[in-house]
Amino acid sequence: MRRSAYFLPTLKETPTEAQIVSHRLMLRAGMVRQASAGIYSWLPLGFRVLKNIERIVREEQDAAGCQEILMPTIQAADLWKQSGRYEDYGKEMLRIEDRHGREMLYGPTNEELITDIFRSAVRSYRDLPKLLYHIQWKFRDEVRPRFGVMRGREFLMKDSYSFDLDFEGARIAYNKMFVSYLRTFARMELKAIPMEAETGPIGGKLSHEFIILADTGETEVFCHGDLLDYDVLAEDIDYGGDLSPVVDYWTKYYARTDDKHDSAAFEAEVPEGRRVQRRGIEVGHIFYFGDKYSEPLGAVVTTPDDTQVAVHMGSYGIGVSRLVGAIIEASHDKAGIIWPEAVAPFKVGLINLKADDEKCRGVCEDLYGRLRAARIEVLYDDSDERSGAKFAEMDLIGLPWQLVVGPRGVKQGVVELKQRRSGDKQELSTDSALARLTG
Ligand code: 5CA
Repeated sequence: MRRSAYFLPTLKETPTEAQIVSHRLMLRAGMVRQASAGIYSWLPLGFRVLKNIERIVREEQDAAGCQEILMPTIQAADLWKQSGRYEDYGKEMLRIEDRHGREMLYGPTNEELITDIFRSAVRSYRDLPKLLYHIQWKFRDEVRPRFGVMRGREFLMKDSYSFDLDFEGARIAYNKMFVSYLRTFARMELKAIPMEAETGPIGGKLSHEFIILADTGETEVFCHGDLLDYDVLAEDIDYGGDLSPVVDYWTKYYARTDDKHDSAAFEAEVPEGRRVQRRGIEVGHIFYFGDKYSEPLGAVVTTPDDTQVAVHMGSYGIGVSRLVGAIIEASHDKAGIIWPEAVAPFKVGLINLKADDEKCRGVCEDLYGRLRAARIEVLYDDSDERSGAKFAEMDLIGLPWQLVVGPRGVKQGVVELKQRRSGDKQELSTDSALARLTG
């Protein structure tokens, strides 16, 4: 993509309405624009990141054997009346009336709708287990939408739902999601720690929040330091096998948010040097709630001995749009965002320091063509801005690599390759620079 053609409305000034760094940087980097309180439009740079996050989430859900569907954003109120949540959800639910006076709502979550889909299609234990997910916009009329996309009113969530005959089956599904969440966040270079959690309006008995550590997090968290050292991706996972050893490892250490924290237990269970007390951001939340929805909605199956039971269910959420902000909270510096490669909007920023110089242009066009031919995503700053402004913008938008072409280097046959995270710079021939980026 050529910078001169790209819709990238970056801001020089720091927006005053933004209280936290990710919100400020997302506005300054032209990633999103507020449409109304807690509701955002995603501009090209931000949309690329959102799609990359969604792709990783999808790949890991598919790998765990979860099947993708798509449910609507607008739901009928009837099902929610059957489950009893129509009243419980209160003002957080956006209620809509259609032209026939029917009560509708913008879904804050989908337990009722998925249970309705399931009950209409499944009758027998032979059709179990089932694991389904979708990635869809949700609406919660939060009292205080704030922190940009981190606590929005409209936000993108991945939500999965499991259906099993009994608790043992549900536990297997829960473990699959538990492990796939560890992998999902690790692929985004986040250290997400599962913590025992309250179940809130979703309900249920067993629940974990996945929390990443960041100073600006809304929650205070306490955990054992060993959890931070574990390399999740080093292990091969067989989703058809027994995942309880992995889950047991993660749940044997103390890890709790402030609402479940018990300082006596923390001090007794964690040696002094290993006590971690930080702030965190919840990026995922998983629940086992048994028959909380299947019972009132009549999602029953026949068992092998021909009786009928309500299926055991769980639901499993990931805040896809929240992750964009959460990753920035975990990975930035004074100059701007530092994208992990797996979610970066482009891998490389190619900077031409002298756009009106024929030789510089020639080298840049050649590099641009070769990077594209190698399917490396590249943003090519071909504009005639000052070099200081170009460097500042590239640092702000945080692409992992910067390839800088200037008249002095071109004379010597070299370009400069800078790694955004470390700031390390190297002068290389164009061929070696390309080999680094494509290798
Ligand atoms: N039905 C369950 C799981 S599918 C559920 O709704 N869980 S939740 O309420 O915990 O939400 C799942 C994830 O969505 C949270 O972990 C969080 O990352 C994200 N999320 C929740 N509320 C918001 C919000 N207002 N803005 C952005 N992301 C949110």
